[in-house]
Amino acid sequence: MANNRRHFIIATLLIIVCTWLVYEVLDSVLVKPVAAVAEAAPIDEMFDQHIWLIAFLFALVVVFMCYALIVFRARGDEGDGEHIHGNGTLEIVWTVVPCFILVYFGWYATTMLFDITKELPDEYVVSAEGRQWSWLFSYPDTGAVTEVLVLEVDKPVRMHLTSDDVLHNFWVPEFRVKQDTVPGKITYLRFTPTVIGEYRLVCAELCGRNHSGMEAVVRVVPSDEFKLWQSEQLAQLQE
Ligand SMILES: [Cu+2]
Repeated sequence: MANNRRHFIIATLLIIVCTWLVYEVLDSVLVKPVAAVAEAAPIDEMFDQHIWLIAFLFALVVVFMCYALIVFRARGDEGDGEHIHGNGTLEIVWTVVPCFILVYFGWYATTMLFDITKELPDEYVVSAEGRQWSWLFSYPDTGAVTEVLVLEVDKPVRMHLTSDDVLHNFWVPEFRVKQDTVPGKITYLRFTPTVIGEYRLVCAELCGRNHSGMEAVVRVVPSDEFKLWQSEQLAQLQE
């Protein structure tokens, strides 16, 4: 019995160390682009928690397997091992614990989804139309139509997404959120750009031959620059 406890304590310590190592490796390999919208922080936090869970599950399986292979290997004894019928407590634990983890992540993801998709006051509406294989943006407030998406920093945006032909997907990796564009239907995407800069919108739904080239520039600019750009667009429209 004392020996069993010793094995259990060693395996637990190895699992803790292995979890931490796997997490560190995954965290350094899976480098995320800069988080450029307010919604990115909770998404990154959830991503991080999933990486911890993945690292733990990996460690749990691999450590027990390797520990058993090495420590309990047959040392010249080719006979059958001791017969074990089962362990009720263990079976209850490995059923109930994953249930709680599942419910926790389900609750976590659902409440966060409601939170990051809720309507914000004073949303700026921009329509984006995907087509094989380019994007077109229209701004209902000015009537402007552009091939570059220009947005004001710190201003909540509501994108109205449509498609001219097949399924596409509006995705800016720095914004984390993404949404399909569906022919004959409007889909919505909300985010609040918080970092001034130039980003790349890519299509994230396989949509035909030039899918990989279906990109557009997204510029997040300061408020005064945005007002200037708007007045330039209006002036062009009146010409
Ligand atoms: Cu595509």
